[in-house]
Amino acid sequence: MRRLLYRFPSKMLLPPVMITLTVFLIFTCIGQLNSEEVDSNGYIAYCPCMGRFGNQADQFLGALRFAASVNRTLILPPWVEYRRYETRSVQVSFDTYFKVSEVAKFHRVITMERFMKKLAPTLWPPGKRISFCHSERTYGDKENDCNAKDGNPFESFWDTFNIDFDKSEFFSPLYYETGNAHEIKRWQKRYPGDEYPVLAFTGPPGAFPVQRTDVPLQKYVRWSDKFEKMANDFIAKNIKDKPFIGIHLRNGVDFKRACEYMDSSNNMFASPQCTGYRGEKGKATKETCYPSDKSVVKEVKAEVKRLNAGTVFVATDDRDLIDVMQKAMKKVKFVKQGSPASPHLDLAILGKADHFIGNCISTFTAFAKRERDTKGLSSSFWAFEPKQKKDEL
Ligand code: GFB
Repeated sequence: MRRLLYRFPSKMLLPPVMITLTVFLIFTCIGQLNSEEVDSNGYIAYCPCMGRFGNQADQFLGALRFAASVNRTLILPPWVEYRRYETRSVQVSFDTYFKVSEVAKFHRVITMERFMKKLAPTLWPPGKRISFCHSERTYGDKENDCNAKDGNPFESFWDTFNIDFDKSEFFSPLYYETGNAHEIKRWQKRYPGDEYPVLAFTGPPGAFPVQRTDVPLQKYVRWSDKFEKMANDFIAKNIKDKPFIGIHLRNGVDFKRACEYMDSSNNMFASPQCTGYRGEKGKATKETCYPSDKSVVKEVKAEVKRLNAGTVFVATDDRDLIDVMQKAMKKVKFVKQGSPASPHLDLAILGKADHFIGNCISTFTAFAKRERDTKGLSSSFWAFEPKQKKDEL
């Protein structure tokens, strides 16, 4: 009886206490999952409204640095893509291609989808949305305005999230000079987080091409599990003879035209990746920009021989040159994606090759090159002879 009395209360009381505790814990966890902590320092939003993927990726690194410098959370914008026969751009969530958790290792970030769903209704509701631009954007109809939604992809980008702007703010004479502590202080003083919870820029708050100091931020840009798996699966299925070389042939008509300007300016788009930011590593030429088929074959042949490579993976926006390369290298297997080739899958595969040859002027190449640098993998450029360092002469 004594034993019974002793046990009775604990048996009757413990379960309800435990149930209440468990329920409490479950609700707290769900609550935490649903609620989003507000960054009192504020947020940075922007439209990656300039160029295609390579350009956007260059500027993303600058924007990430800028957000970290002014100590605001970066709202990760979707990637802006252009589809044939579609008049408006298509927005693809940042995390389709890249892991948010890896970027977060460098600085506080939130995807635009999450921000708009969880925080915007209270922190940045309609009626309080200011667009930020350096000075008046004359493209649209309104005078003295950023005209943030005039033109493609400006309109479709903000429309994706049903964002309309109520006001414009010209931030001139400030600029995204992240290396200048005074300039950063000026940003913080002029736009405090409590008064301006979101600085929504009409374009990326980052330089083009990417600044030398921001190149290392590439290590926080890691492929999503989906793309990592797609690249590994492609290699397992199609690239059995290793080592393998990855090549990027940027030979579409748009690039051919752009390369015609190489005579007057040896610096174009991503060229600092081979020439150096002060031209200290060598000179880019028209041939570097648009190499002849003969140069391509010659260089691939040399690398195949050097590495004793069994396969060459070809990524291109136009001509793959596989016929001509195959004739010159009978034992080598040349592979590429089926059509239409996903640009991102091409990049993810190029990031894994044993050696990579790319186009120094192309920002698409630059993405692969930067990623490879973070892994210590070698790369070279078509028709580019690096200057020998003085101590090697
Ligand atoms: O990425 P992006 O700015 O690189 O633009 P560049 C080129 C686009 O062409 C890529 C496609 O985003 C892809 O959609 N593309 C290029 C490719 N190469 C490949 C490839 O190997 N595979 C696949 N699947 N797609 C410059 C721009 O492009 O072109 C300039 O930076 C200018 O703004 C110039 O428009 C003419 O830097 O190469």
